[in-house]
Amino acid sequence: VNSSPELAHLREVVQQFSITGQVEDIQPFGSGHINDTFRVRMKGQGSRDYLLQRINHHVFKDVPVLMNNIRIVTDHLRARLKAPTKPVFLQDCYTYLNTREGSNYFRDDAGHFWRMTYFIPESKSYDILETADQALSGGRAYGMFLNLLSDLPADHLGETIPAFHDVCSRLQVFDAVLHRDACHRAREAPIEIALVQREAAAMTVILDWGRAGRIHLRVTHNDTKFNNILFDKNDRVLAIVDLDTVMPGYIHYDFGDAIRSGANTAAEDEADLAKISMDINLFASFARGFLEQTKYILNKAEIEQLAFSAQLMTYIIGLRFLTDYLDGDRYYKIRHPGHNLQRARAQFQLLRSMQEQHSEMEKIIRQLI
Ligand code: GN1
Ligand code: MG
Repeated sequence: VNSSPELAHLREVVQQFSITGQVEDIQPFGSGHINDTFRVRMKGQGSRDYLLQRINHHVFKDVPVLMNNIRIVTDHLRARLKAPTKPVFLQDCYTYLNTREGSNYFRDDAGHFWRMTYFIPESKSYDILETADQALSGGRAYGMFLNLLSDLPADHLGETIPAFHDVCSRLQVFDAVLHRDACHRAREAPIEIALVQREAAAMTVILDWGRAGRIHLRVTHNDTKFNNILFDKNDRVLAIVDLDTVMPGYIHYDFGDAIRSGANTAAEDEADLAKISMDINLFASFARGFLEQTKYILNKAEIEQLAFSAQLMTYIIGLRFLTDYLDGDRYYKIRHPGHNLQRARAQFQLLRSMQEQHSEMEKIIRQLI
């Protein structure tokens, strides 16, 4: 959709923020599906690098609301994590640099939105986990994040993407796109379309329980992909990143998406379905770390749906990939034709694996409470 920004323009954008020092070079960074991210290297020894991001404003239609959410959330974390426990991420990736006008983002003449934070050197993230310890640490990290935000009222934040994990509205969009079938692709995906329709009714339980007041809207991250956790070289957690979708949500969105991405034995878009399953040991370790941090803030009904939440999030992301495929690949960046269909197939394979292991997953959760 957007042409990639040129170096000269990137340099100009960086100059809008109040920084000292001279830029050495600027390179694309990371593997996000939505925003464009760059590492800004600075000249001279001991100078800190920056992370520059162009926010995708077709996806995040109200960038001022988004950046205001981030300000509220990072201020809250800063207040709750007073010295001497003050972790470094508050000083780097949670510090958004101000422009010369004092705003935490910059809008260029073409209408693109930019923001800049400090770069964390020598961090790594996992698309596929290697050890159960990584899952345990990741579970603690996301659990602690939610615990720290549990006393921030959800209605203080705006919705950066309305109805983001609302499965009913995702299904409505899917129905419309399927009906239109503008790219004549429905014939390529009969099995996937049938799966979406067959499972739809079972997927509304979280929304139903929310409406009935059994579970509560909290401040949640909503994009708890495992690779949004940064680790240091000794596998200690440095930070949770990607705060764009922090907004009101159910705890299940965060637990479920972390399991979807962290307990998968294969990549999110693995083409060989035989390689894809949910690793029950990774699930158990993540759940242990997560519940250590959250079991005292969750109610019975919330806990009761935790195991199922992994299915819900896997279904929703598969549904979104499939919808985007049918719609002509307008939302997610793709690397080859058919990529979104491949992603959807991989997610639905993972969903089947979770369904097979459901009673085991429920048992594990019960034992952790
Ligand atoms: C997108 O930005 P990134 O790549 O972490 C998407 C998530 C999906 C994910 C699937 C704003 O996340 O909802 O789970 O891709 N983010 C948005 O990989 O749509
Ligand atoms: Mg994201």
